[in-house]
Amino acid sequence: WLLFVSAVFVYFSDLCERKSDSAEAAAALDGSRADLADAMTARRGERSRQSSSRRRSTKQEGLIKRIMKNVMPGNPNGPGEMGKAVVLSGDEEQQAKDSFNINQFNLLVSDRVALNRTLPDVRMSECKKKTYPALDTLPKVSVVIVFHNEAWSTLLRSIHSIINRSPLELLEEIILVDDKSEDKFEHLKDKLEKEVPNFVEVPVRLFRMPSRTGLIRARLKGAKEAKGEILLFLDAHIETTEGWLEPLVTRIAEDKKRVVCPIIDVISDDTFEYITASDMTWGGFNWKLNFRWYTAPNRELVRRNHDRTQPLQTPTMAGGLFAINRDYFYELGAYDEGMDVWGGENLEFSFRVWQCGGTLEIVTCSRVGHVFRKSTPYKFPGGTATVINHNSRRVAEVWMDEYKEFFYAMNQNAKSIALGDISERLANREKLGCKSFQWYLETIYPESIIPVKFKSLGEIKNPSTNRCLDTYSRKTGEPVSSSMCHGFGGNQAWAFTANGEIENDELCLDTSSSSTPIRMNTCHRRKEYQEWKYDPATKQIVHVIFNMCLSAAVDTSSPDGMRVYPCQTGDALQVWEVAGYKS
Ligand code: LR7
Ligand code: MN
Repeated sequence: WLLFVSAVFVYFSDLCERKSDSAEAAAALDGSRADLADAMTARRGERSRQSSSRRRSTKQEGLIKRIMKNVMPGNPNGPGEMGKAVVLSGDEEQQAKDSFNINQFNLLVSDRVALNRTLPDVRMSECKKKTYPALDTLPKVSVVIVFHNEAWSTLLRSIHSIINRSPLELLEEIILVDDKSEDKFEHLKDKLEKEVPNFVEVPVRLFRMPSRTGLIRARLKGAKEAKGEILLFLDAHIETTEGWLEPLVTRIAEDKKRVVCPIIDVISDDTFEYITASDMTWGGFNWKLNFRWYTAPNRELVRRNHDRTQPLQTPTMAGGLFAINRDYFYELGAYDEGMDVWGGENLEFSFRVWQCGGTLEIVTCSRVGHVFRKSTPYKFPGGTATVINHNSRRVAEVWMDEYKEFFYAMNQNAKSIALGDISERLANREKLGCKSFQWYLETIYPESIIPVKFKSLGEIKNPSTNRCLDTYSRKTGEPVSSSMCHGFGGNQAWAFTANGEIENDELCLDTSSSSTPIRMNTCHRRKEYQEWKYDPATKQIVHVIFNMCLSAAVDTSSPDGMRVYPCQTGDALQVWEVAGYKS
């Protein structure tokens, strides 16, 4: 029962969120406010540069106005303008709560914000000075947006922001793919067909999946219909900002093997405030194969000569917002059609790009906001855990070689979930002559939470108490514990790394004092107080700096006070069986 509850909790708490480092976000926000004056001046210059493309189409302007009028009069002081937070009154708060779970964001607020609201120009000031090749020399873009049960206001605001803030010369079309939204989302039926297509010079083409296929197959449908040289995938609740498109397109025009993402800023799910995210963040993943944001290492800044406006190479991407040359997309093998609903495809694509000779980057001069949600509003046919584990298994089995064991160590349940046929995906990897996962870890992602070299992966057991090291799902800074060995991995799965760490996911056993309990801290890879040595002969685990031995708790009823003690042969509490240890 407990296992089940914790498994479900994991998926909901591990949804891609970009709020962990609010201090960082606040600092970035301050920065962008500070050069707002600067921004305003720059905008005036840009207006004149852009006016030729804007003026081109009075028809387009008329149509945008019509759409605006349908929903919201254009009021410059209106709610949410310039990306500001919308504040509700007390009564409205309750109303907002009642409708929150329809989309897992504040629908009342979203509906109140104009579809064509203004946003600040959040780019770094150096980005605003950059110039790009003439628009008629650049390839055209097919934007692909898939959706299931999306709100009208977020979907339409996404489209408006694209139309209003892209040079129209670069837009081949906007392709919408309705992944069989439920009937109760009435606005996505006739209304969408009547009001959206053909309202601008840029064709907006709507396709309907005959049944719910999940976002991966819906995107494949969009890609198949696309005519532009570049495919640009977006979620259905985004807002682009000034100058977002040119740098993305230019990167691909220069080298078609570049797969490029904007910086994904945060649109608050509650207030719809536009909050800038750090440009020093890149994408990684943990043992559970959840996508995760981490601070990019200094070496990546050094590689770019400390120029933060240069594209940042990232080990993985979040998955929802990226552009790729269309031919290259198919050369690489498009998407894995065996993946359902949501999840996994982002890591799968990231691994594939790197292992098969492409590059994956975050173009820091391009910024797009996304409504980050804390949980998914829609159903996962077949069950959330089953679907996600199915997809993640396919990632692990096709791309991760021996390192797939880290995923299974965390998630033994996944092994019993159907994998489906992966022979075609393996053949594709073979055909493209892709490199190993070890190469990827060593070359692209040495900072990975999955250690490149490790001596064991499994439980660490004290036979005299029959208890195993256990994280108890605790967080960084908290003490490690032990509990009855259960053989299910997860909280009892530990890697003894070649670097001497004892590691569970991103936590490493760490003690800077021999008289206080051993804690789990974020692995820093500098050895120091996180370095341990296992002696297979004596079965002792020695803390290198203190030269003292890891000892099981004497009092098993409160097993948290585990410490290091002077090593003593024959002390049963200092004997550890490290499953599968290879010196
Ligand atoms: O069955 C489905 N059919 C769909 O068409 C399920 C979803 N969808 C649509 C959905 O309406 C939305 O437009 O697919 C799009 C993405 O779904 P979200 O918004 O529920 O996903 P997310 O933003 O929580 O998740 C991120 O990870 C996903 C893994 O499969 C996808 O790659 C999402 O595109 C991705 N979003 C981003 O990268 C934005 C930044 C979030 C982060 C980190
Ligand atoms: Mn999303």
